[in-house]
Amino acid sequence: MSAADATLGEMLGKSGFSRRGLLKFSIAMTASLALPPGVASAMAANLAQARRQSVIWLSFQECTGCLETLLRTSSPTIAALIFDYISLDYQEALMSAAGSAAELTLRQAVAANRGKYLLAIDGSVPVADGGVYSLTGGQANVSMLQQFAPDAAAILAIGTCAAYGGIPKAYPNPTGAVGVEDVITNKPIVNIPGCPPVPEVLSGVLVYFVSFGRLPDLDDRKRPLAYFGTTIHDQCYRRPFYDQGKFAKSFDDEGARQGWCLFELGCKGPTTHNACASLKWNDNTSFPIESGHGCLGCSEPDFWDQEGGFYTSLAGGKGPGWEDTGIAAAGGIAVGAAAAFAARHKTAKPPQGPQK
Ligand code: FSX
Repeated sequence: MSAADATLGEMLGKSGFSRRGLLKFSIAMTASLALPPGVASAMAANLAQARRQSVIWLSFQECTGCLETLLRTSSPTIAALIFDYISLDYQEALMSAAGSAAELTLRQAVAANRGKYLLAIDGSVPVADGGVYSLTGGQANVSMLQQFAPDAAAILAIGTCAAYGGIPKAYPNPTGAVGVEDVITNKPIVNIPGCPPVPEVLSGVLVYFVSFGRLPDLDDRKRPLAYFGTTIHDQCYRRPFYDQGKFAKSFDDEGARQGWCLFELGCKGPTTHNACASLKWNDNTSFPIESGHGCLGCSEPDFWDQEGGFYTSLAGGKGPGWEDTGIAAAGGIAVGAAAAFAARHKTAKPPQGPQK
């Protein structure tokens, strides 16, 4: 039996992976996906019967950080993702084929999985001047997206660039960079923002799709609710210091040494939706705030152009005493600062010059 014909259960069995092991894995994944515990047995049964999901991955205008992050995902490992759960049929940086052989691989993968493959996109889509600013094999990225999206079962927009345009879209956006959903409007799309995105979020979405044949529940920005339903601030271990009004005033003061809240140093945790504070990075080791730096808000649209830059407080850069402004009355930062932040984003004048 070829690998393509075998079920995942059969393949895992050959690798010495027991049914009990699959159930344990499913229990962990349902917890990660915020699904009821009872779903784990159904997930394990579905995974056992599933065949490898074809994924065709196209890289557009990006820095390859998103692929790097996937290569570091640990549950399941990239090896398991590629060999057990998905069939990564095309990914330029990981495949050995190049040139016309690579293009043939792409055409064959599409033909063999028409209507069934997941189209993974990382990087923004430059649309200015006919899309000439990013080409693969002489074809504009926007043209490739329009060519391969119709036959996909769904699209994964991986990283802030693919989701919202990201850094390439930063003012003055010379290439006309946009997100995938600005080009494709008639396909199921899941946005997995983050610059780069949290690898376990991608794993969770893939495992959910393989298990249930559809995308997980999404919010109004097409993000998986399980991972983007709360802000970094809501889950931050420094939150008790925020609630006590204890703020570091500089990166080297006594408050910083005590691990106090980084809000006044520009942390964007209160307005940033992502799973960094719960899943963390590098095998659950740490995340930026735990390393002593505020959140940059990299999983939100236009994060590079936020007025005031990375080191200005959401409360308007008022510094010590900002709490007297009333914005944070009764611990209402999530509402007050978010409103202030959103209001600043509505300013007609774009930020001038590069990010500080
Ligand atoms: Fe963008 Fe990803 Fe940031 Fe980089 O593919 S989300 S610049 S980590 O590489 O697209």
